[in-house]
Amino acid sequence: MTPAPHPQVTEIFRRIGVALPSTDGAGLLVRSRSPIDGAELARLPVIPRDAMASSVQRLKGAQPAWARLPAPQRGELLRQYGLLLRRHKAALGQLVTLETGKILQEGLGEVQEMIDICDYAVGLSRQLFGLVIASERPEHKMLETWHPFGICGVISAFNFPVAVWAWNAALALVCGNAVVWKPSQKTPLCAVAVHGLLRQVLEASAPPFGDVSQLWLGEAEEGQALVEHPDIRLVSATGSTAMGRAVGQACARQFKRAILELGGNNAAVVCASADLDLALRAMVFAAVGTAGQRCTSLRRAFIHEAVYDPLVERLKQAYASVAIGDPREAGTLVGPLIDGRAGEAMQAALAECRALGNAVTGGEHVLQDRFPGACYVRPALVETGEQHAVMLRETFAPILYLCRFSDLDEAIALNNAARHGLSSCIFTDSLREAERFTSHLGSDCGIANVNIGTSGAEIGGAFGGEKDTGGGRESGSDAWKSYMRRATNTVNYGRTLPLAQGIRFDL
Ligand code: UN1
Repeated sequence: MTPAPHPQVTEIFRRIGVALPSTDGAGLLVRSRSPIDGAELARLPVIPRDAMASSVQRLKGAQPAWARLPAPQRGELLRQYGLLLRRHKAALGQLVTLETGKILQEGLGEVQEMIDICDYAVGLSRQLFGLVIASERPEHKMLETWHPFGICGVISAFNFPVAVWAWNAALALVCGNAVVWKPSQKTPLCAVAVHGLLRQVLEASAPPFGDVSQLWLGEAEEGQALVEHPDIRLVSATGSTAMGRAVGQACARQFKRAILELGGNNAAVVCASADLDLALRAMVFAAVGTAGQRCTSLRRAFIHEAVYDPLVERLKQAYASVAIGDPREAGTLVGPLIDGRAGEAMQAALAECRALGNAVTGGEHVLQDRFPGACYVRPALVETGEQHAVMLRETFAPILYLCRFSDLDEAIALNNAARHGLSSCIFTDSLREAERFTSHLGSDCGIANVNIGTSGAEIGGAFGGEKDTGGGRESGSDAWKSYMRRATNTVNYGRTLPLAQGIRFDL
């Protein structure tokens, strides 16, 4: 007998009107645990192989009619989904908090990010436009047109269990694609909830389109099956660089399109002219928010020697007083790490730093009496004289490495020395420094900010980065083009057949 779900889970699913999948007769199960106290939240069925095959058949069956539906009508369904998310924002935010341990403000923020991308997709549904290009031939025109790509797969991570799927799914759907989602095995409940709401909207449409969106619960194996399935032509994967490398290689073997949003090792450069009050607040939010478990979390800070001592002193004060605790309680700023393994990785990184002679402030386990089954840590500051190997590794925990610099180009080089290339920022009141950092001579990251932190991007911009971050772009700007097939059409409206490049070929 599978134990009943946690009462809070039952209550949230009752409020949103989504049924939990039955485990009767199920084979393998995934267990959802709350990082808040380690309690089991629910057990959910892993998708069996035969169910994957029939799921792909449903996607294939639904895709052509979905692609034929005019884009603004697809957008209308996303508008309705956005309305449903607005109605259930509080309950969904609580579920995100319960299953990931992020503070309620951030849980709600994540649901808002879904709402924002739905709004964006509605507008986009009337803006999927191409180009008219000048032809070198008389009485010819060239066009660039965009068409649905096919079945898209989405693999998402535990730290943004709903928003990142929504970025991908909203765009892929509005572009006329069917979508299958393999969420993190650590956050299956969030997936069941938000996917269940989307299915309500799709099934209520006339004709019903429920089959265009499918959910596969499981672990790495199920993700691999998605990546390998020949009918799934695009895979958008968010997670570790190791996972992304495997996904990218598997996609390349089948010439599939891969959109990879992998890790980050994001840095801030704090110049002598910086507004230190602002820099402090921005850095603390970016470094300790989501307990340092965002791909955009601030992990490295290069601070000009003229302001290093006062800023580091203030960072230490902020780190000593930041409220760590139950993420459901108002006032908490730092919740638990996702699990004990994350805590061990953090301790291992700090031990290596100590062995190198670095000064470590914070980093200790806390609240073990109150939450023996969970992993709460005080965020850590590490003062280091040089950028060493530990610092160039992405440890998914709240560790901020601090280093002095004297010359901006040196700080830029330190920023760019990371293998990842996701996010970066500069704090300065100098136009020259800000422009240099955001120019091609500056940060090599996909995101380079001025006087704000590395995390908390809005959906309107393209999100992603280079190098070990994987090169994909999701969310705003023209990221939608990744979910469409580009066609170049040359049209001859004359009665002669001039050839391009001036070639003569007279029959
Ligand atoms: C992630 O951590 O995978 O910019 C996504 C941010 C969020 C998204 C993070 N809007 O921090």
